[in-house]
Amino acid sequence: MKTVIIVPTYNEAENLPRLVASVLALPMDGLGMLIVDDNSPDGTGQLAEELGQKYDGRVQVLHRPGKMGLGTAYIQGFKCALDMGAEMIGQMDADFSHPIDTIPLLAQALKHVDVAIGSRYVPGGRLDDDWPLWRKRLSAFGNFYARTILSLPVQDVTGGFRLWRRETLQAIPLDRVRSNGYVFQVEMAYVAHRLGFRFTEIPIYFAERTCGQSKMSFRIQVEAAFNTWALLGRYRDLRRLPRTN
Ligand SMILES: Nc1nc2c(ncn2[C@@H]2O[C@H](COP(=O)(O)OP(=O)(O)OP(=O)(O)O)[C@@H](O)[C@H]2O)c(=O)[nH]1
Ligand SMILES: [Mg+2]
Repeated sequence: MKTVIIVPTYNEAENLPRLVASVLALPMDGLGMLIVDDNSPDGTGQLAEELGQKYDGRVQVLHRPGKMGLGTAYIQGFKCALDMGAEMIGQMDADFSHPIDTIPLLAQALKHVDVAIGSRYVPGGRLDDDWPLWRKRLSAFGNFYARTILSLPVQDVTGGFRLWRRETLQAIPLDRVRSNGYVFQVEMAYVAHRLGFRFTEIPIYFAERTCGQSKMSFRIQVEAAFNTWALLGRYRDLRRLPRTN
């Protein structure tokens, strides 16, 4: 498979079949998916297996024994997608927050950069219209906070809709990436930036989930604020890689 979209799942049985059908219907050659399920009590893992059969191997599944967090799910997924030989590796939520028809645009953009980001914070990008103002402000502040502390040239540093070049993920020391919540997205962007990789951002409309349960909490957000500072020290040794293209 040329492109593998990784989707971590925890209790997404209501969303997964429709999501997989929509992604696999995209007009892209060699497109597949990798579901990383954490033994969801609602049977998402079993459902993913069935989708694997239905779509004739275009859907692969990693089963983990219990809920271990988004970050480790992606790290395991990245390694697996690299082993599968994928040239482009995507990350996306299962809850339809990320517009599926943007995936081909991200793939197009990846011809010129190392990481393509589906972004809520570039012109044309937007948060769900139904979000209350305080929630929009909080999200915008979180982004501003992280990108300012880390001097990141990315507007949407906390979003989870991205497409990576194989070479980019290969160069990132995945075993050092430790954040598991929101900071995971920030940490990946920060490490990529420290290594000198280039980003582009494609505007998206971020829609709130309509099915299934949210796993967000206030605790997660406070943790994220503190953990962002830790990144500054953790990667001091990383140096810009020489460019090959
Ligand atoms: N494998 C795995 N997936 C997870 C875990 N936590 C969340 N996910 C998945 O990661 C994606 C993002 O999680 P969400 O719950 O949508 O997080 P969010 O977008 O911040 O919050 P809401 O949309 O409000 O729920 C979804 O596909 C979840 O099912 C986890 O511990 N393990
Ligand atoms: Mg969500």
